[in-house]
Amino acid sequence: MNALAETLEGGPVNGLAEILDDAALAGRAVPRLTDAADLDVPAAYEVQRAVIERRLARGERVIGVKMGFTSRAKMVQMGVDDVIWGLLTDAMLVESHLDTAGLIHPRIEPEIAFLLERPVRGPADAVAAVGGVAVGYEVLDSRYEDFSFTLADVIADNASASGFGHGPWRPLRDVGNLGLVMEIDGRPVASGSSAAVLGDPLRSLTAAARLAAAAGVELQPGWVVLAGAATAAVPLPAGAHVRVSAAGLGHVEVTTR
Ligand code: OOG
Repeated sequence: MNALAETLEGGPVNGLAEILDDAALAGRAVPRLTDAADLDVPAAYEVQRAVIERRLARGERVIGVKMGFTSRAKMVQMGVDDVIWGLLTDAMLVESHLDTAGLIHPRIEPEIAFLLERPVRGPADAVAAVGGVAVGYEVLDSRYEDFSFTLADVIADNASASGFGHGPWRPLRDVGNLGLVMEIDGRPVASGSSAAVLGDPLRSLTAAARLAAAAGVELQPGWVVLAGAATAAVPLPAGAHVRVSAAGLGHVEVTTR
């Protein structure tokens, strides 16, 4: 940590978490933390955890995890090349409407989501713990100016997590090569195959279990695991109707205002 970070109130980790949490609450972007602080990946996960602690202190509950950069399309789009994870809270779950007014520069991307029905202590437990699979989407809203960040920055920012939704849960089936289409106001804006997610989204689930175990986190029954986008993310405007469908899994819709 450099001098700037050390002078932040409550120690560097809490100070950096406060910057990101305040940015999310105010809907205002901030410069990248790494422009001023010497942040490596382990320290970035500490900041992420402190960001989540602040949400929990406001009464939010953790209800799942999200994976990031599990597809080449996303790695190329964001210029980052390592798989990361973040936590999802109940306040991020979108039913059918999303108010974008408080967001900075939201983007949306199609996802495959898994529902856990058993605790997962490590990768070996992961697939057997799945109680359902669904088509989903994630709303990203990087707290950084211009959606620009290094790997450590985006980890600290809880992997840009802002919102997510999913369609009806279906029994687990082979999801290794499903066609995914995302439409905004009836026009296809992104399409791809679930195979883009580490070759099979189940691999992303296993990776989530590995990262969680390494961090001492047990994935809980009832939690959702977002496997990561299969395509690049697209800007999410206000007043839009978004529909994401996956072959055999139905669809999920969200309307923004
Ligand atoms: C970071 C989050 C990436 C994914 O699905 O790859 C992600 C970002 O692009 O802002 O969630």
